[in-house]
Amino acid sequence: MSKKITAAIGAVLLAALAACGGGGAGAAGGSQGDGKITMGFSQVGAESGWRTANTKSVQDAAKSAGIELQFSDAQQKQENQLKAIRSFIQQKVDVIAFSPVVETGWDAVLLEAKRAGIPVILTDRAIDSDDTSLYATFLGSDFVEEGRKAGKWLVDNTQGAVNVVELQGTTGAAPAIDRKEGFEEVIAARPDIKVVATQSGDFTRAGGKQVMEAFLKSTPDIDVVYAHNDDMGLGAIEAIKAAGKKPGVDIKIITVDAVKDGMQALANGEINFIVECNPLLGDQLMDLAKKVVAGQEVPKRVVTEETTFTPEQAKAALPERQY
Ligand code: GYE
Repeated sequence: MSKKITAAIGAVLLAALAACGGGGAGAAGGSQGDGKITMGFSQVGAESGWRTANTKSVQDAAKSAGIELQFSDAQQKQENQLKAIRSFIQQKVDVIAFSPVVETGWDAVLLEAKRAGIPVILTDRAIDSDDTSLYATFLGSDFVEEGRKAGKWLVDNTQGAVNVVELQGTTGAAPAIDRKEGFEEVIAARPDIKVVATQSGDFTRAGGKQVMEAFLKSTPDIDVVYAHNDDMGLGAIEAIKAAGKKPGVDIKIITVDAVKDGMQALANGEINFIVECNPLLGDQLMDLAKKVVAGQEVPKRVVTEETTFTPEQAKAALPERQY
């Protein structure tokens, strides 16, 4: 057989494979048979300003991409996400996207999606699984790097002994695990920086306030709060004020996200430093979904670009801030 013919047969085979692997049930024009892509999207919940902005971004982007969105809010419970994903599989959606509330416990349900030929896109948060064939791609931030940026600011902007209390995100969630890890990695260079108390505030304002109230009672000499998101930092501000101390001055505060309320507190001097985490993932998600459903190749990992903010930078950025 000539090389040309072999290559031609190879190309046809590849195209056929791509067509099969691309989207199973829905690849040939949507589950409704109307050519429209249907996406089942399981959101974590509505726990923070970040989440609200992320939900809006996904909904707006679906609309402008002409993708029909089946949106389901899991209220921060894995069991609700498992139910939602199983119902998407039953409905034979073309693609499933979800932001896993915790890292582990997804293999079984994702195998069901795989067997049904429905591609899965992870967005915002990652899963912890050895089987990377269970999802097409993961779109979201590098949370370890975010933790490192928070740690670096602390190392660069303090001297001598520093007592840190940490408000962790949801237990078992990728951003909580990774933001802790990145932070610890960097502050290890300064043995005089100590994390004297650490607890989950579940990424909510109420959680951050409650845990901070307890820390203020149980832990003397708190110099710094490291909160895994703005909302918990804002809750901590309330607790610090109620205890008669000045947030940002008596106790310094570092947070992650850079949503409007956080940026406002930063501009006011009540927060000292914010590491940005971008929630506007909608357009990229819809682009990836279209490609995956069409059987096109996509990168296995798409990392979001992010920056950091000092109070001056927050003042400058606030007027243009979208979320
Ligand atoms: O930082 C926090 C939200 O997964 C990146 O979840 C997201 C985090 C975000 O509740 O505010």
